Amino acid sequence: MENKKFYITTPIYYPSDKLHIGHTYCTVATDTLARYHRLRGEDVMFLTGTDEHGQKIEDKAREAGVTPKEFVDRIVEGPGGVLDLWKLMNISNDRFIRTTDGYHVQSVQRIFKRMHDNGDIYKGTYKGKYCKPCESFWTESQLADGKCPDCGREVQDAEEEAYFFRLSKYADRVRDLLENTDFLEPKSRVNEMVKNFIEPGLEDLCVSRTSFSWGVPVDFDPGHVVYVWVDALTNYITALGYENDRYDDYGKGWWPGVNIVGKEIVRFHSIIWPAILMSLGEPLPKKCFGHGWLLLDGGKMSKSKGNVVDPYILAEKFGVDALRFFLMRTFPFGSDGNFSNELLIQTINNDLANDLGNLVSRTTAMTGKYFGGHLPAGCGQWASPEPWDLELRQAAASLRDAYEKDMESFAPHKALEDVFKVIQRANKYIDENAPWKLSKDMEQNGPRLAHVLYTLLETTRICGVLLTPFMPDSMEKLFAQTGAPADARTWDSAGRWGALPETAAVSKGENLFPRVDTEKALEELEAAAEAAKQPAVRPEIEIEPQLTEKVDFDTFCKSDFRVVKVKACDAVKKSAKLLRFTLDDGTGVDRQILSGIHQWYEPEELVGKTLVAIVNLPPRKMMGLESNGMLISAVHTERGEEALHLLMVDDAIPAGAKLC
Ligand code: ME8
Repeated sequence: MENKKFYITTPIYYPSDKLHIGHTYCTVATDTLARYHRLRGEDVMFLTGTDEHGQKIEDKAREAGVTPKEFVDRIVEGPGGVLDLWKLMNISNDRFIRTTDGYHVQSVQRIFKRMHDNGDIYKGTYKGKYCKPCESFWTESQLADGKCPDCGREVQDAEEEAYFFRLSKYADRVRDLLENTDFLEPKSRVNEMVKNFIEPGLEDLCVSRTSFSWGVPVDFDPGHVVYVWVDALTNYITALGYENDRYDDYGKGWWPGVNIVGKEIVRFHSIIWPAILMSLGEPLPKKCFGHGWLLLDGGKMSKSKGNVVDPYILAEKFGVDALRFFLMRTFPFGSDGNFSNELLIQTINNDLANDLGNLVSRTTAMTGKYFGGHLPAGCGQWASPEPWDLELRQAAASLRDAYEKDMESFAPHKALEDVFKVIQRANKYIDENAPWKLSKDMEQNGPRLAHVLYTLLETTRICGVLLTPFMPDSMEKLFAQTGAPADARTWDSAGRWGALPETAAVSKGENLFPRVDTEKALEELEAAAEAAKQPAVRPEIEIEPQLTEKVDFDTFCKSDFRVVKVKACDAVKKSAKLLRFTLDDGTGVDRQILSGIHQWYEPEELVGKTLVAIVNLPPRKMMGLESNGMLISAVHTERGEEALHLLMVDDAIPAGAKLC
C-alpha cells in the first residue's frame, strides 16, 4: 500500500536582507512538523523558497549597483545566504523554489492568463494608499492612524492602470471556508479575518503594476508585471508542476497541502489564496496555520530598526539542535514570544543540560560502571515492581499518544512539555532507586540495579524517538550511546515499551548538551552583535565585473543605438525617480523616453544635451506613460552609493546618427 502523502510549506522569504531568527523560527517549526510526519512513515514533501520579485528588491538592487537578479542571487545562494542558513539549521526541505525560476514564471503567466480568460482578472485603475516596504495597497479604512497597519510606516497615494482580481466575487465562499471548516488555525485568527477583512466588504485586488519592471511580465500586455500575490502564493502549486513542465507532482496526491505562515500574512493565505484557487477550480489548502512573531524587547525585529538576531551567531555558539529546541520549546506556536539571550541560555541549561543531558550521561555512565556497558538478559522484567517502576513505565508508554495529539494540533511546544515531564520523572526515578546504594552489594542487588537501568534506558529511548524531529543530530548520538538499534528508533517502537534489546551495547559518549556559563556567553554574544553592526569597509569606487558570457555579433547588431537631443525634460508627477524626455532622434517625430534618474539630475539641466539611446526596445508603460527606448548611462558605486552619469556626446553630432 502507498504511504500517506503529506505536503507542507513555509512562506517563501523575501531575500531583501539576510534572514534573521524570526525566519529561522518559521522554517525550523515547519521542518519539525515535516520530520514528525516522516517519522510516522508518511511520504512527505516539504517546500520552502524565496519570493524574489517586486519594487523593494528592484530598489535595493539599484542601491547596491547590481541587477535585481544578481542582488537576489547573492542573498539566496551566496555565502551566509538563505540556502546556507537552511543547510546549517538542518532543514530537510525536499524542494526549494525561487520565484525567478523559469518554470515558475511560465506557470504564473499561464495562471494569470487563465484567470483573465475566465473573467476573474480585469483591467482598471488603481487608486489607493501604498506601503512601499510591505508592497501592500490599503484602503483608507484599513490604515492605522493614517499609516500602514502592518509595519506602521508612512503610506503614499498611488494611482495607475492595473489589472484586478475579482476577489469580491469569492467573499461568501471564503467566509464559509473560514467559519465552517477547520481550514484556518489557530481559531482566534478566524474572527480576526472575518471582522477585519470580510465584514467591511472584500475589495477586488490589484494584481499587476506598471511602475516597476522587476516581476513576471504579463505576456499579453507588455508594461504590466504581475504584482505580488498571484506570483507569490501560487508557488505552492507551481513547485509541484502546476502549469509547467519542470515537475510532474501536481494531481498526484500532494496537493492540497498545509501552509504554515506568520500571522501578518494569514490574511493573504486565508482569503486571497483560497479565492485564487477557487477561480482556477483547484482544491483548497488543507490547512493554513498562522504562527506568532518572535519579538525583541516587545517589538518586531526588522533590519531597518537594527534589532535583528542573527541565527548564525547563536547556532555557532550553542549548537544547531539547542537552537532548534529552544525555538520550539519556549514559544507557544501560534502566539507571539519575546526572544532573549538569557531565555535561550536558561532553556539550554535547564532542559537540555540538567534534565535530558544528565539523564543520558548518568544512565549510560552507570551502565558502563556497574555492567561494563551490557545489561544482563532478563533485566527488562521485574517480578514485584515498585510503584515508581510502574509510574515511570506508564508515563513513558503513554507518552506517544499525548505527543501525537499535540503535534497533530500544531502544538510542538506542548509535545515537548509532555516529553520533558517524562524526562523529569525519570531523573526522579534515579533518586528514588539510588543506584549507587544498590551497587554496593552487586550480588544481592545486581538484578534490581540492572532493571532500574533498563527502565531508564528504555524511557530515554522513547523520549529520544519523539525528540528526533526537533533535534535530529543529537538524537542520533543519543541512540548511539544508549544502544538503540534502527528498529528501536521508529514511530511504532515509540509506542511500545520494551523495544530496546535488554543486552544492547551502552556507552557513555560525549556530553550531548554541555552547560553554558551564562555570564560569559552573554558577554560574548553582545560582543558578536556589536561586531556584526560595524559596517563592512567598502572600497571607494566599485565597478561591476565584466560579463564573461559572449554575445554573438548578429545579436549585438540588433540593438539600435542613436544619438538623441533633449528637446524637453520634466519630472513625472507622483514619481520620485522618473524623468520624462522629449527627444529629437533625427526622424522628425518626437520620441518619448522615461528614465529613473531624478536622483542624479534635475530636468532643466538636461535640456539641449546630446545623449545616446537605444531606440528599438519594445514600448514600456511606467506610471501610465509610454517609454520608447532607454537612455544610456555609465554606472559605478562610490563608497557604497550608486553613481550614475548619462552618456553625453559632442553636440556637433547630429540627432539620429547611428552608433556602431
Ligand atoms: O512575508 N517572528 O516574506 P518575509 C516570526 N514573501 N516569524 C517571522 C518574523 C519574526 N520576527 N519575521 C518574519 C513574506 N517572520 C512573503 C511571503 S508567501 C507566498 C510570501 C516570518 O520574508 C513571517 O511571519 O517577509 C513570514 O511568515 C515569513 O517569515 C516570511 O516573511
